Amino acid sequence: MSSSIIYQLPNIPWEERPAGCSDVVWRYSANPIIPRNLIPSSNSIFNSAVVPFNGKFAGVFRCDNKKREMIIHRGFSENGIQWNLDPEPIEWKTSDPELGKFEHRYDPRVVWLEDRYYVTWCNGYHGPTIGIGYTFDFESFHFVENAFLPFNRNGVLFPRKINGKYVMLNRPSDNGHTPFGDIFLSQSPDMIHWGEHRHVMSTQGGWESTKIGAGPIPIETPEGWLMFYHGVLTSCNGFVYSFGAALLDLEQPWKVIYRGGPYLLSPQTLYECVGDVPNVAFPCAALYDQPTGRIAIYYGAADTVTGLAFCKVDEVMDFLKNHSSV
Ligand code: BMA
Repeated sequence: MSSSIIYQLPNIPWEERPAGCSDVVWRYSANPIIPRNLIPSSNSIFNSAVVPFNGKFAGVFRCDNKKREMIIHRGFSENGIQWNLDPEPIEWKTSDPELGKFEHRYDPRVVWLEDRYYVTWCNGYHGPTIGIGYTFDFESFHFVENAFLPFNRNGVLFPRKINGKYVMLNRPSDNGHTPFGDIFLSQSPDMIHWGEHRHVMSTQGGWESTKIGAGPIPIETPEGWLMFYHGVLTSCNGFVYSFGAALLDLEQPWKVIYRGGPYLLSPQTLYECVGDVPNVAFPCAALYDQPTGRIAIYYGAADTVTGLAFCKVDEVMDFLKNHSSV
């Protein structure tokens, strides 16, 4: 059963598919929307997450600084396209000094869940794990806990409890530039204790042959949870990050109903192919307007800048049904 939540966002950023383009997902013509140097300290701004906020938009942004430390900052936007970022990093409030030792913070996701915005990110605590925090107002930010022991990346919460539990997609890994990785799902009664782990899906050939990881917060549809995810191919010249989609069961979201065989977007433009890490398209957020079916996907490009892409939910569903590898 799908919930009765209506995901309405009439002011979603949007641009129609360009004439002559038949791709299911198309890029915004003015990409990248966030340049690498939007704030004075930044080396690069990418792999970032945005949400509707007070009739406008807010977000949490990965800003690697000029010391090449990986840090997250908050930002605000009137239209979801032009962004103002706080030049100061987010300060996470915690009463436990042990938890305040952040080695690094990167690849955030943000979700409105019940009464607040939860933020998850890859948090350095003796190796990468998933940090969980929340904010009510994007003014003060509170750290909750590390969800797992190291090593884990790509922690992505569902936007509501399922069967009375919080649910998070995640990707167990190692301490290096992980050459493997499947998507798993973990459940929690309280956002602190995570267990009842389930396998969701493994790598398969081609564009997703080396590792995969959940991207934006899954989108609820009557037929299942729409999950965009990145997949990595190891070429003779290094990793190539593309993204595709799958549909997960509404009640048992570790069950994959459809999985798109081809990718939906792969690094092909200059700003995706050239940067600090070439050939990366890494989605961390999607906005959704259910009445029109419009989806706006935010993705990091070449670990350097942030891009925006668009699609329509019905077309993605048709794509999944017609090209499913399940
Ligand atoms: C992954 C993460 C991402 C990054 C990608 C490509 O392991 O570190 O933040 O975009 O590698 O470098």
